[in-house]
Amino acid sequence: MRVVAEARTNIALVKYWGKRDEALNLPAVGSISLTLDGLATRTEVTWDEKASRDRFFLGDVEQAGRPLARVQKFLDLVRERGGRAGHAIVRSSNNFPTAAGLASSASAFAALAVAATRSAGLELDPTSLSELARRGSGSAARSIFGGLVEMKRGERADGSDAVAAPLGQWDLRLVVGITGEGAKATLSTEGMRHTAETSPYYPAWLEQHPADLDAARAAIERRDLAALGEVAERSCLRMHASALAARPGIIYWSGPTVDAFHMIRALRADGVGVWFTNDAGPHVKALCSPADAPRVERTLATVAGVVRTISCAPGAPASLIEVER
Ligand code: 2P0
Repeated sequence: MRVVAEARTNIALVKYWGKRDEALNLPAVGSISLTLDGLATRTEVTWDEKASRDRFFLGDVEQAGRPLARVQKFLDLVRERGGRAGHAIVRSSNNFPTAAGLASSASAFAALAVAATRSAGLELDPTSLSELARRGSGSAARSIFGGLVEMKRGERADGSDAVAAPLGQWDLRLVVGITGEGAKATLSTEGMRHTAETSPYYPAWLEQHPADLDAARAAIERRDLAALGEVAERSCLRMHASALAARPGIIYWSGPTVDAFHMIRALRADGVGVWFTNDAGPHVKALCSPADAPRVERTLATVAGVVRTISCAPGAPASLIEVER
């Protein structure tokens, strides 16, 4: 069976940073994110009982090495769940530049979870898909759902409660400022491990995190953008503070990243409801209302080093696009 699925990327407003179990990819903390419209991965999976190995194409380019190994490991999980015993051909494409370093593993593993299970003849509910997607990448568990999403840290050793769930729809905007295509940053997985092992601020990060999750959940319930924005900025800065204090410190920001933070705060001082967040790379994301998004986008574009802006509305859940027997 040939199946095509699509999933959108997401940006965390309350960050995930650190793992409680590396083998099962269990997060040390929960997280809250917004799935974004417009930044999507489309993935086609076809199982072939006669093939001798899995193959993975990104765009038109066949992948080898680490990207292929990650996909093969994920397909092993589908095979373990009783899906087809053969091998798969996976063809994936992003509608945004992969090299730009936007969170592509979230949309990639969410789309792969949906396409690979269905084409193997398995019918998983969204919660089970979220648990499976998490094994590929922690943030992918969130991209199974649309709009605002909460990923649970979970308590169980087997990870069955480390899954995401939707928190509802709220028409927000995240304006992404792409700050050039600089050198490849420390990968998230390595950055998290290094922070947990060497940063004296990592225990403090873990300790204060549940309060940020509570505050964000309450802000979302009240549809209080200022309260949500404040938590988002704080959670971003606290995550980076823990990484900066590692030995050696991890600096994900470039000059334009910091300039954009100041620009966003200046805009806020001017009365615009806008708050920044940033992930394991130099790009900046600004949270605001739909009405303020054009002004935020125009202002962000004036920061020297911001080469492109993309204004994203909340995106839909991961979904099947084509099923062909
Ligand atoms: C997040 N990040 O909550 C955080 C904030 C980056 C910074 O989730 O190791 O690629 O594959 O589970 O999901 C990026 O980390 O990490 C991420 P793995 P992932 O969005």
